[in-house]
Amino acid sequence: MRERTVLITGASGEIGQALIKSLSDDELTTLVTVDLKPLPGELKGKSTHIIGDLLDKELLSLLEKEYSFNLIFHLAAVLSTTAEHNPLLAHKINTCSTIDLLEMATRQSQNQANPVKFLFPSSIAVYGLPDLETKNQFPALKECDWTEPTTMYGCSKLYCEKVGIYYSEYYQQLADLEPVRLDFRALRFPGIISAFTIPSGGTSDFGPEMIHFAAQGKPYDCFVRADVRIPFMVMPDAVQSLLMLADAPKDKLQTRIYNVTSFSFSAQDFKDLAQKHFPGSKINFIPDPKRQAIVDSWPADIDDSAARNDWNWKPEYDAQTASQEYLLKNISKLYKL
Ligand code: AKB
Repeated sequence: MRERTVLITGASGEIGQALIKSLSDDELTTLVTVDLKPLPGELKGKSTHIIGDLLDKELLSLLEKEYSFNLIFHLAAVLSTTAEHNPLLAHKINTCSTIDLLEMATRQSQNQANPVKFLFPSSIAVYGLPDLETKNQFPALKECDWTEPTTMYGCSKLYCEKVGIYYSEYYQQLADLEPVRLDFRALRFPGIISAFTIPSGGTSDFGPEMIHFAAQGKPYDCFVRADVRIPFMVMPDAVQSLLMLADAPKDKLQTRIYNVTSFSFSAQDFKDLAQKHFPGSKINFIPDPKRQAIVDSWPADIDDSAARNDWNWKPEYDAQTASQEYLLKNISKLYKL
């Protein structure tokens, strides 16, 4: 018998694909996935996949009528670079769709008399450091530091964190009887690197793009300076952190918003790695001042001690093993090197 029903939005995106691979082997889970795009061939049949737009109210009411969700991973989002080209679209996808899903999850929590867990990927983009001097002065930010985003994407992620807390803690706070509320939990992700997919539309993309281009023997013009540094993690750790936070006992959580990270890399570190393993790689630094400014406003590192303390978070991969055991090995297989 199936014991839980899980919804993944943005399922055809990088994290979505990796999460489906992890969850689809669990026979006790009914997996429902939604995206504007179909799933890639190898994931077909691993979930009930609905192609549709989360802003379509009919789609949401169909989901609500057909399924009783226990767990929602709301991954659909317009990333930071794309969002700067179309802030209104980013607002609609990143915040309106989140509110609509929070409403649906609230109603389902009340109908089931049990809180629906709502897992939300937030980002280092919620941070905004005013200049490089301050970035150097505050090398590893805690959750409450410098939440002054300069991008539409960062603003929308920060807003969704706040409303997620609202729906979990204060929704209908003036009602006579305390309602059953949903259980919102968010992770602030660093740049994520997958060995199997290439990101698009983000501003942390320079790292994974550089490695994938080098592996394919394609030249890469990096849009940030060599010295720029931000935190990263590889996809298996990102998926693992989502699953761990979803499973963490509620009484262990001292907050609903957690930083998670693995290692901090500069653009030069990526170049060194690429050139060591793919000799002859042609990588130039041709910074785009505007995208550069976004990355400069993000922290060089984040402090994930709250996640480590509260739910035993620890990445499986550090910089060394992420490169050797996960990235280079799998990327070489992917491009048949
Ligand atoms: C982006 O670059 O927009 C994302 C992020 C850092 O959240 N990868």
